[in-house]
Amino acid sequence: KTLGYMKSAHHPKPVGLVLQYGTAGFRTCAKKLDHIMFRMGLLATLRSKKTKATIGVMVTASHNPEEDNGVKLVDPMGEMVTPAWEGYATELANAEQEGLLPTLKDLIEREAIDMAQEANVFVGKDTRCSSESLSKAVMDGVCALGGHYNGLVTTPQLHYLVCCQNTQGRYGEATIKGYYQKLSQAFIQLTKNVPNRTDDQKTLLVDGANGIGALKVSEMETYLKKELQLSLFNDGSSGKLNHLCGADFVKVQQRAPKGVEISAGERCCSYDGDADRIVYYYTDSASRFHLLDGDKIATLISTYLKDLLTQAGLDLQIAVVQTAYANGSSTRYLEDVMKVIVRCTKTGVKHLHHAAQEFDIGIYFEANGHGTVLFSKLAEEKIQQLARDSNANDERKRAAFTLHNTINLINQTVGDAMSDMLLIEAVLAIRGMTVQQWDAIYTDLPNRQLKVKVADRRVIDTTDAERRTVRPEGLQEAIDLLVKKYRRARSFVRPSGTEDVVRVYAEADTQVGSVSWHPALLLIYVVSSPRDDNGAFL
Ligand code: G16
Repeated sequence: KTLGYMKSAHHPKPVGLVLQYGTAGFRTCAKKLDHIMFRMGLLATLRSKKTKATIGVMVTASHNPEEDNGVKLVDPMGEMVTPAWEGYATELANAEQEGLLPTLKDLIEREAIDMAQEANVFVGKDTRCSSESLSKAVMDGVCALGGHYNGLVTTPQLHYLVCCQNTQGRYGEATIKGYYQKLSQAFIQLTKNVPNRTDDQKTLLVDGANGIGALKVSEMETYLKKELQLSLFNDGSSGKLNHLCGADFVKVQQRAPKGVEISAGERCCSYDGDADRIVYYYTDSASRFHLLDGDKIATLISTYLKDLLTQAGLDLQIAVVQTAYANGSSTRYLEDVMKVIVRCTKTGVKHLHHAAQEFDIGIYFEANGHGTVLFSKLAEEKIQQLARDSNANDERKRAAFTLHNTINLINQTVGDAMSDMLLIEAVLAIRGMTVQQWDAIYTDLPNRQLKVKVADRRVIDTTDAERRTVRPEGLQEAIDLLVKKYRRARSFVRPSGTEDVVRVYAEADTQVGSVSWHPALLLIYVVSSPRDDNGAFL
């Protein structure tokens, strides 16, 4: 207790600074985070004692600029920490220096934590300059109370390691090598019988966003035994993290990243700063840029899995989970053509993950490329049973084996750029599809996403999975008035949970005469308009 208190003096909290556990943990300018890291080290250790399991702490600000940093906690099965503990995280983060011990004591009592219980915490960090010292601050917090692991890993690798550790290796070997082996073996199994894969089909351009993903994907390449050949750019050797590159840049700007020459029809993908998101793209013969985002990925994977279930004769329910950012065309295609259940949740993989767990097979993807597939225990058992069933015919058994290898290829703990990339490459190979054919499954509605700086983004309150605003008064009515002027139009605003901005999204069935721009531009005006103290428009 005394040790912890003394150490906290080395990580003092700036008086009055208030931060919130947001969409993906705490995230702000790296300079403001030292005390937060120390305290999250303490909290993770308490969580470990409480759950009697290994807990993960990831130091990263993912898609944010290099100057920012952040921290998120990973629960025993590799999932995001529960909402109640997000609340504790916020309480602990905001306690003034003299209030830290009483807050800790209160938490220990409320959760009836046995302080004699051993604790184990895995700490991961990305390649940001600030991550080194900030992860040490986490370790200081951990050391005040328990054991540790440290290293440079992508966010999804940390989730994987935590899950493997807590399932005593049933999910996989709890090492980075084990991660590479599990994924690459599954990929090789899936693609080895695909006839006549050409060099072009085996080659992929990868934008590493100048981050941790670049380092890790080159480590994995040797395990793929040339079944997939990666041409890596923005590998961190010169450029700046996420600057004019990476999945967020490509998705929001709808253009290719800096640092690469793309020939017509060539398949490319971009990771984000901690490699938990991925988007694909290509340019056509007229040099037009085509983006294949999280919605297109979800559609490709759903089509593939649905066909496999039909071949296997397995009656399992598939659902796709999206957010308000999902392109209207993707939702229509999934519901009307593919006839799969579609759910919409608030932004943040923790919400999508939760919703996907309700189905036999839950495919969740945010449009920004963050997502994965979850298989229920029942679904996995039925697939295993069929693969072992000597009475089943060859077609059914083959489909069951393919499903089994597909499960091994997927990181079910969280969205994972490397695992998603291998899955997409395997699906394209198995189905003999080009990137253009994949793109042609449906046509996106033209859309724009913008960030707006406002004095206090918290004045905006939303409902209906963030598709409508309830505060400030009059904002939703203003949006409705604009939207109803355009066909198939949809628009919303929401405060970001990772950056100090308000996000504005608009889509409509045409961009002709910049029509689809109008809602977005006018919304910026609406959001930035002066308001009185109650938030009403002046
Ligand atoms: C995080 C979350 C994502 C979310 C994104 C943007 O991604 O994990 O689920 O879509 O932030 O959130 P917001 O719009 O609230 O800022 P990442 O890749 O930055 O960790």
